[in-house]
Amino acid sequence: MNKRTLLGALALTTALVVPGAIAQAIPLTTAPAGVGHDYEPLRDAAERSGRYFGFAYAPHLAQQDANYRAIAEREFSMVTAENTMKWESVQPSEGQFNWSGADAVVDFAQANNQEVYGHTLVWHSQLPGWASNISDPTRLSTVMKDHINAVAGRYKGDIAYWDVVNEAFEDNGTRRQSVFQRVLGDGYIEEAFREARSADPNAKLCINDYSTDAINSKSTAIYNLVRDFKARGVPIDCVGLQSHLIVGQVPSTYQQNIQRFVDLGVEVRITELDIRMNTPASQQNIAQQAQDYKKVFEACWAVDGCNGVTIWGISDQYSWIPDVFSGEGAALPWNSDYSVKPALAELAQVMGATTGGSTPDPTDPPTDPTDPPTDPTDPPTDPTPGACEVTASVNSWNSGYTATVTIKNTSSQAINGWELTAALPAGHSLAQGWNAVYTQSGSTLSARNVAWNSTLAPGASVSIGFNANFQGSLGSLSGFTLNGAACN
Ligand code: 9MR
Repeated sequence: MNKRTLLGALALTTALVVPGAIAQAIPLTTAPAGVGHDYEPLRDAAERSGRYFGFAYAPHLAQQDANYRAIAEREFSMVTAENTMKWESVQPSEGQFNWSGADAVVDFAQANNQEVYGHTLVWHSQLPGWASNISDPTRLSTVMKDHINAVAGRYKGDIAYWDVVNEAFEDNGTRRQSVFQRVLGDGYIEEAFREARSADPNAKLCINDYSTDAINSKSTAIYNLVRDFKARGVPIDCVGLQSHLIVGQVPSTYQQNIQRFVDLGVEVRITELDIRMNTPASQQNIAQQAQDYKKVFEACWAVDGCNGVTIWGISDQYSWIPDVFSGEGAALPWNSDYSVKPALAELAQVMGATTGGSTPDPTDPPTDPTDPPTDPTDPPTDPTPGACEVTASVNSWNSGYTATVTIKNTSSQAINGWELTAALPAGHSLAQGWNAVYTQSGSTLSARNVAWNSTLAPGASVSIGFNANFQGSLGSLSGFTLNGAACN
């Protein structure tokens, strides 16, 4: 039994309670499907090749956003705490531990049969002042080891991987002058890894950093450290490449870099993937980003020993990027409205994900696709011609596109159950869609409501979307009808 189990009752009574957090939660039963594609759960595809698909998790978002929660539960097999296992979160004052956020991550992962990637034990950032101001080496060494013991000890047995030391190097390959480096000298990394091994002997221990995706001075510094640790028997099991990338700039040496670490006898993990661009995003960048995601997943999947990819969030809505890089964003596979970017189809294909019809909200009752698009007790209300308005936007790449379609009820009556049809240009074929049940017959595309969006009140809109492949010219979507009546 680990310390967490032993202390569980105590943790419950000391947990930080966010006022109103439960009351504000959106009931899952009324949540939209939000999954945004019709692939099998991506974790299942990743697992078939012995890898995981992970994400950075923020527990408060699962409380407030049902779409976030549905995707978090369905798609991923590895969970990294985006912030709640960091030093300032778990030990904000010396000897005063707050486990609520970290426990929430472990509990969520266990409830969903996911593994946990612990992030992070020793890092210069998000380190509270009481620790970053220590100047006495003996005291700092004790404080660092106590912290590692407390955190890794509490979650002993619950954590698959620990980022033991994060971001210890500068881009030129020298040591970052963090408090640990300045006060303890070069040996602190080894000391931290040894302490982590004794605190949780079964967790795999990683060193993690950014801008180490290419073969360059920084990644070579880590390479040399790992080689030295391996030669001297210092415990180290994995190297994390954060991979906060810029569109169009996946390094040409990415796979080679992964391979050289694996050749040293450690695993490699892509720990914090996102691929940012200037916003608003251009269609060209969105298409390039899809190719970039593909390259990253292909590089990992090509190397035995690259054991998985974690993306740093789910949707652009909560990404850290616009806060740090002003005017940039659109870095994740899910858009802010949970429609998917072309990147998702690319990474799903590299993983070998199979498609299986529309993805249901796990909490929705199953819908029979042969049912008419109506509430059985309520026949469709035919809108009068011209009583609907359809707008569509398209992000295209060389052989496909993502269409986002908004349907507005401009009549004064509610629409209960709807079927939208549109004419596709010749040579277009539907690949996958979301927020509706799609079929294609010849050049006619049909999208029927799913359970949660069957009713359109007067003035209300619903947004749906689909991916299609095409040959020849892109052309345009036309001839929209809703329940048989033409739309504006
Ligand atoms: O995504 C995290 C963001 O919410 C925090 O404000 C930020 C604080 O430094 O940390 C972000 O996550 C970082 C991760 O812990 C380490 N690598 C870089 C990540 C992005 O900044």
